[in-house]
Amino acid sequence: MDPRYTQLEQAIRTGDVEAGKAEAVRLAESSLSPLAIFRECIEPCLKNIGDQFSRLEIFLPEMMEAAEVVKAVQETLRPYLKAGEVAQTRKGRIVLCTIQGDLHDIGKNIVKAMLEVNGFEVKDLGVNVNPAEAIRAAKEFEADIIAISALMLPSLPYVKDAIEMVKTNEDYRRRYKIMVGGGPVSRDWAKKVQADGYGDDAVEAVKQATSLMGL
Ligand code: B12
Repeated sequence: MDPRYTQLEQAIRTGDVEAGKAEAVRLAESSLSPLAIFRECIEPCLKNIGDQFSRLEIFLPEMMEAAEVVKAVQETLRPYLKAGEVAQTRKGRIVLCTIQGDLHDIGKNIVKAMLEVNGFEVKDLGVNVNPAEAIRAAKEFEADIIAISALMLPSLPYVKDAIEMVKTNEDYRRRYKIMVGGGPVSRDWAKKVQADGYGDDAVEAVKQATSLMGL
């Protein structure tokens, strides 16, 4: 990893929230964009932590501490994201959630921030959202797109349910496009369950949403 990120990585690994926030400010002030900080440091670092967790080299408390630091860094970087990058036009309305059974929201929140700065109006439904609730919210918000994040393999059936609910109802099918993403979701799987869009990161999420709006 780029040596500029050594201290941030160290803060995440040791669960040091204050050091993480201070480093985030230092990096942002040195004109690194929040997106670069996420892509080049935080995402690979979390991936690595997840792999260590799978190999039982670290345990849940360490993973939780790392997540705490990342959440604090996310908050700290928010103003830097808004500062230079806010789009002027409104491109479409999106309801976004993490699906039922899944409490992971770091990736969802990055996707949200990127969609917003690129001109989409986003209603964030939070985590552990059941498919019917996502569709009800889409109606209420008059959404164009339902965007679903899933990091847990056991939750994939709920993503499939949401897509089926939309695709088997003529009115919903006409009104809403569905896009999906998150660790266990692959492009092939998304295609197989007839999602309209798939993205493996937040930049791709914006590209997909833009294309689904026909822009
Ligand atoms: C941090 C973390 C946690 C934190 C979550 C904190 C939070 N508020 O989110 C805590 C410690 C709480 C946690 C808990 C658990 N976790 Co966890 N966790 C992780 C970890 C290390 C990182 C996830 C992350 O934030 N990544 C960084 C973000 C930026 O990446 P991302 O989410 O993939 O999002 C990007 C893309 O996927 C994409 N994207 C995401 N959503 C969407 C949506 C759309 C529409 C689009 C287009 C794109 C898109 O864009 C994002 C930005 O680039 C992963 C490891 C890993 N490899 O993912 C495990 C992992 C996801 N967790 C795992 C497990 C097992 C658990 C627990 C069950 C552990 C336990 N025994 O209790 C619980 C589950 C609780 C629950 N019911 O959800 C497993 C899941 C296995 C599986 N696939 O089923 C993983 C893979 C670890 C592992 N290797 O075993 N976890």
